Amino acid sequence: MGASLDLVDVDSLLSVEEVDVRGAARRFADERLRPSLPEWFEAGAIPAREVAKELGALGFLGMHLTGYGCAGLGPVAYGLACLEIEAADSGMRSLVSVQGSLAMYAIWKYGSEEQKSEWLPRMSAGEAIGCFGLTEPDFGSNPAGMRTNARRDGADWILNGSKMWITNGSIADVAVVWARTDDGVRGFVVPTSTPGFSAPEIKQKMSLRASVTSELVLDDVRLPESAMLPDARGLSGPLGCLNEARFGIIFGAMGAARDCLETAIAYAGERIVFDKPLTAYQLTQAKLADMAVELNKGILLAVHLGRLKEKGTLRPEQVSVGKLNNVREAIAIARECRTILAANGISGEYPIMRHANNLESVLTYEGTSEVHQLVIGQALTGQSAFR
Ligand code: TGC
Ligand code: FAD
Repeated sequence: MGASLDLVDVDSLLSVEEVDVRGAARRFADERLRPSLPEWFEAGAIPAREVAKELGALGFLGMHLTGYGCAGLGPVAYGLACLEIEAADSGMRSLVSVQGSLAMYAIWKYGSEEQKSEWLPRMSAGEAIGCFGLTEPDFGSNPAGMRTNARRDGADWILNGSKMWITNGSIADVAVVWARTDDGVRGFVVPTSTPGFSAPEIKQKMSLRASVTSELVLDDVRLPESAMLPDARGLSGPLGCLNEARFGIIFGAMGAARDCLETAIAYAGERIVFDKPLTAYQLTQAKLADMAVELNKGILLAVHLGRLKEKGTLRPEQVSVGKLNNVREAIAIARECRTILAANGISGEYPIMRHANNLESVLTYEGTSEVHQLVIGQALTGQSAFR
């Protein structure tokens, strides 16, 4: 956080290494990403391969994983990198999350030695891009209902089905695909050049436009026995990956919020209404104060959950507390900042509307706010209200 917004001195909770990682991520976001984002967002197209290689060179892909060329940094350092990257754009943080916390993590956690050494070094360098296919057209919040299936044909596997809303799908070299088998849900490492695999891009998105989102179509995709992730059995496999990516979002969403608030404060200081700067009005200061309080609380929560993750005690419902609160508050902050800029608030000349639009996706993906309310509700009452 910029010094003036860090009201409760969150910085005092960070190590020198964490501050250094944050500084490197902020420089990359400010110098490399931020200047191009209005254009990428408007065009709905990003130079993903180029950006992935640059992120890889800086160690940001799979940065919380160990071995295979990964940086092996702690969860708070990873979270702070997500925060700074999402301060530029949620779509950029999505690229980092899906690569490192979903596709790479699945292979790192559940893969064979052969799968790890084939994919992880190239993925951490950004030379190979991964995607993670869990959601289907009819099964988003309830992946247990998935229809994509894998059946045996001799020693091979044959995959059929489709996945929907898959980040990086059309540009991926490898897809981690979750499918139903006679043995329950299993994960498969699918090179996207395999015959029968295609990934048409989803167009006309009004949110997360600086990110590629695709359908995955699997039409008799034949894979060798070795394509299955040996150590993931049942839904706990993909859900274990989601904990990782949701953790990054807890920090990331606060980056988008901070960028909106910094923009609004700077704008209000310059904007003269009724002969005085907008910052001089009590109504404006009340808005700014309330938003800064929520921003500080959200970042404190993120750092606290990061410390629990460091100790290895972070539970899924605690991740839900962070994801639910921080994305919800980030959207509220983006919308309030938009009111301060009024008409200019809807312009692409400022980042606020882009963040607000992006955050609508962030509210939905990695578990909708309702799903996280139900996870927390279950932890509070002992009763599952999903079904
Ligand atoms: P349930 O019966 O509760 O559990 C099934 C098994 O999974 C285990 N489990 C978990 N394990 C690890 N982490 C978690 N968070 C877990 N939650 C549950 C559970 O212990 C059980 O294990 P076992 O061994 O007994 O089999 O499952 P359910 O079918 O009732 O579903 C629970 C629910 C609704 C919470 C879950 O399905 C869910 O989280 N739904 C939301 C789906 C979701 O978030 N999809 C995200 C797709 S990826 C994405 O959006 C990427 S966007 C990326 C970007 O661009 O940044
Ligand atoms: P639905 O499940 O149909 O939900 C519709 C509404 O019903 C929501 O409000 C929901 O909260 C509510 N609801 C659902 N169940 C209950 C219940 N039990 N009680 C009360 N209310 C309920 N998925 C991937 O697998 N990989 C990706 O890389 C990926 N990237 C994405 C990128 C973008 C830009 C977007 C928008 C989505 C992405 N997703 C990805 C999909 C995302 O995870 C799903 O959209 C999300 O899980 C919700 O599923 P759904 O859209 O089918 O909504």
